[in-house]
Amino acid sequence: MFAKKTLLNYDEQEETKIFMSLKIIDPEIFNLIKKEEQRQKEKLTMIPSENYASPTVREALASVFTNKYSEGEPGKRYYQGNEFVDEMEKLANTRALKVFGLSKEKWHVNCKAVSASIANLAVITALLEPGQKILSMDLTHGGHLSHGWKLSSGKPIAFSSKIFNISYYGVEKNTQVFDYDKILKLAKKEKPQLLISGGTAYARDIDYKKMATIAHAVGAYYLADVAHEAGLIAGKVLKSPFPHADVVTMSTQKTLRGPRGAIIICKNEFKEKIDRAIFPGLEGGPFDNVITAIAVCLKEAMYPAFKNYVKQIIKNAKILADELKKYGFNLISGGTDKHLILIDLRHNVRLGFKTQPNPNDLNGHDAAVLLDQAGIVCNKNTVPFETGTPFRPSGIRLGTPALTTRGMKEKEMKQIAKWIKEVLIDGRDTKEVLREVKKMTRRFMI
Ligand code: DSN
Repeated sequence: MFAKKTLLNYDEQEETKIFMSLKIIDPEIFNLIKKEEQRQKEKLTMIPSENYASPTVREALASVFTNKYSEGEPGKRYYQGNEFVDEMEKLANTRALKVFGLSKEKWHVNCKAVSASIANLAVITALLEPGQKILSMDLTHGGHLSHGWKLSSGKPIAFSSKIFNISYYGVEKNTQVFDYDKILKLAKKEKPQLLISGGTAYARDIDYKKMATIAHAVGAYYLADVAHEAGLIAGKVLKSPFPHADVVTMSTQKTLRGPRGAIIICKNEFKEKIDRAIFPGLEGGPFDNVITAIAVCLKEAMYPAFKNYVKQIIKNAKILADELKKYGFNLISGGTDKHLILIDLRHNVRLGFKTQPNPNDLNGHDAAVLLDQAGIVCNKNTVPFETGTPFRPSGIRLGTPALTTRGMKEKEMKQIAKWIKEVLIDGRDTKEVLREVKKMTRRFMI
């Protein structure tokens, strides 16, 4: 009891010290931080890629490791003074292997990419020569920009699509999930050198074993991007891409609840190519404070409480999905296996299907703005076979990782689904809903 109290006092003092000096030296930024803190406290964060990093992760982020340059690898640096950086980075790498149940005899870790997009670019440039072919998931079906997005006119948008030759697979029109046999057929036709799975809005678990079989059947490498699912895989509530994929990339700030950053885990045979693609290929000095915070989030993911947390994320998403369906919302693929839900607003099952987009229908942009006014923060999103535009798409995407971090459970999910229905279907006053949301969020402090 005494120790706990002392620790709490110490933390409070530390925080006050940091903020006192910021308040005095830069009051404008101090005020913005305080406002953002308030926003995060009183609204419901339902963007599936967002979460609340723990105070310990943030303490590591703000540590003196931010002052250091450490180009190179542990034990092989270009600058002096890296004896503690070496130890810290090795610890982060070892922890990553442990969290995913891997052995260092087979797998190698690199925690240096500043984001999963850069991690993906590193993998692509490590394994492929310019002009070679990639088969990845269509962005509008739930893929990711970094997997090689180009416009339907063929104009490359993502950097990878400017250097590599990209073709896409997607979900089926009737089921809105993958047909792996069709992906295999497509792979045989396209003959890619790299197959990528993963993305941002596919609500179903991915069969990594099948994906690996498809890639290897056509002589391609297989990259599993589990940016969204990393924590759920670490907690063993979703299938694992190991040992099937040749390389796995992930974000650390999403379900893994760490700092903004990324981890690459590859089979040992690709170790040198991947490390060199990151440095000196794409980055200079790594963000050592971020790697430190990654090490901390990996330690947190080893505690039993983390497993309960990720289980609850999925329970919450499933109950939210069921409730939304009761109100007639059309969920892409009919539901979810993970932490996210994608709603196609063009069709409301209860109010009747529409086959053609109607300009008066609520699009994803307007829906997201209305929900934000009501204190429910989600994001507009394209849906498979999109008829709108990226800025005014037909869908919204909702997720449960951040709400679950706050301790919200089934009861709260039911209430949130009701608010979403009241705002988007009944046209209820968003100010009224916001008042009720604030009342709820006060009971679930961050
Ligand atoms: N922006 C992330 C997401 O929201 O899914 C992906 O990079």
